[in-house]
Parts: sequence; C-alpha cells; structure tokens
Amino acid sequence: MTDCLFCRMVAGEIPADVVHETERTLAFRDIDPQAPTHVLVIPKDHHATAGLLVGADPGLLAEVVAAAHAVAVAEGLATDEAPEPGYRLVFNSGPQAGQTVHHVHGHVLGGRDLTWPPG
Ligand code: D5M
Repeated sequence: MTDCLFCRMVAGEIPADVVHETERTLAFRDIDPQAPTHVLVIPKDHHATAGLLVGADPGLLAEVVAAAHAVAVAEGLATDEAPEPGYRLVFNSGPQAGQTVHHVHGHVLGGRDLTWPPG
C-alpha cells in the first residue's frame, strides 16, 4: 500500500533504523522511544491489525512474535531460556487502544521498570 508509512519503510522509500530482518518481517527502532529499548516489529506484508493478521496468515503473526523475541535477546532483555530482565510486547489494535499506524506492529519495550496497568 503506497499510502502506508510502514509499507513505505519496507520498500526503502522512508529510512528505518533496522535492527532485525527476516524474509517476511522487519524490526526497527521507534522514532519516539518510550523506553531504553523500543523497537517495532512488523510483517512486510500489509495487514492492519494483529487480529486481521492472525485470521489471514497465523504463521506470519508467529514469525512477528519470534522476531520480537529475537530482538529482546539481542538487546539483552531475555535469553532463549529465561525472560530476565524481561520485556513487554504490545500490539495496539484500533483507535481506542491508541493505534496510529494501521499496519500491524508489535512494540518491544524494555530496559526500565514498566508499570502496570498501562495508561
Ligand atoms: O504506534 C505507532 C508507532 O510508530 C509510534 O510509537 C511512533 C512510531 N513511528 C511513527 N513514524 C515512525 C518512523 N518514521 N520511524 C519509526 N517509528 C515511527 P501505535 O501503536 O500505532 O500508536
């Protein structure tokens, strides 16, 4: 989709600070980080929300989650054996949840104590 910001980043039309890439996923640093580690993980194909993606291609959602974990391991937030110190993986879905870019993306957040419940 040419009018989608994240599709344009996948296409290389808009710069991205890429930290991880697979055949079907891309991970890049958030432009407005909310934690010492704040990385967005997306499928390269356009799907608006996680719910729509899991209906269309559940394996691709699993690849996005696996990529998010690989980012967390690379950032020193987790190992493949244990979650410590830990990280949060968030999919904002829809306007009431604060989704502003309508191409599904998982936020990988970590590197500080994260509060709960979220705002
Ligand atoms: O999150 C959308 C996120 O996208 C938000 O945290 C800012 C980020 N963003 C917006 N533009 C860019 C660019 N150009 N590079 C990196 N990150 C970007 P949401 O869950 O939809 O509110």
